[in-house]
Amino acid sequence: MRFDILTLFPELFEPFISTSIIGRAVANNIIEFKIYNIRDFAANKHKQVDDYPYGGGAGMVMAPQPLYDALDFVLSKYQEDKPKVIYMSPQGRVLTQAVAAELAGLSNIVLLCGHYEGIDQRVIDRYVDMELSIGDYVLTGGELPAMVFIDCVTRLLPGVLGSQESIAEESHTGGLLEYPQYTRPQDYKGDKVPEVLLSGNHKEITTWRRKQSLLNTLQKRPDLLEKAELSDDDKKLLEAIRQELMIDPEA
Ligand code: 21W
Repeated sequence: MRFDILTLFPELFEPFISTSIIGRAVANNIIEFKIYNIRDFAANKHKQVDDYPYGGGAGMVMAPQPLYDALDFVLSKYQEDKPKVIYMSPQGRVLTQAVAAELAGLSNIVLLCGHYEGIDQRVIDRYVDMELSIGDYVLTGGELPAMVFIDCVTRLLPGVLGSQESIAEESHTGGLLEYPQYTRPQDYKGDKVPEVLLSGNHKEITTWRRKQSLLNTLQKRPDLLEKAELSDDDKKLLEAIRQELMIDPEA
């Protein structure tokens, strides 16, 4: 997958694209980045990229000229297999795992990152295929959202995660939160690892983990239980948990 990123702050992306799993995906040619500084496309002698909003109001708006030219330049490099142009925007569709899975099927994505109070609407109307938000909170620009999106999509691409880090297991959780994890030592400053995990009884361990997942979800994200895929065994475990916690299902 190829990402063309348009930003006023290209330096923000350098450590991200060279580190850890993303860095490895680049080294293995699974993903590729081209990063463009929008300021390089400013035609005026001061390289100014923003201006006051027509109609008044606070803040500055990114002007159309550098963005039209930058997008024309990037898009002109594609003959077929046209990229999807995604504008990182607080007004966008909210990123979820399902949205990431859908977009992971694309081969070329242009990511437009705004800063200041946003970009001239004509850029959106002419070039943008999709607006994407990463959640309902206010940031200072689209760069961190772009990295969140890239991170989320990249780990879904074939060959990015090793078998140790596999995404197969998490897709089996059926929309529940995960179970608690432990590593050595068995006893750290008197804080102990649950006995069942040391037992070697894999059937018991699997049941314990599933029950912990259900308990975690019930206590931290009860909203997820509504949509979760629950087996008959899960429903029995959940009933047992409610008994133990003395939760009245009718309440
Ligand atoms: C913050 C841009 C506030 C615009 C009148 C009309 C990209 C983001 C961003 C930012 C405004 C994302 C205005 C979650 C985010 C982003 C910067 C408001 C003012 N006045 N996902 N418009 N949260 N944020 N514009 O903030 O660019 S994806």
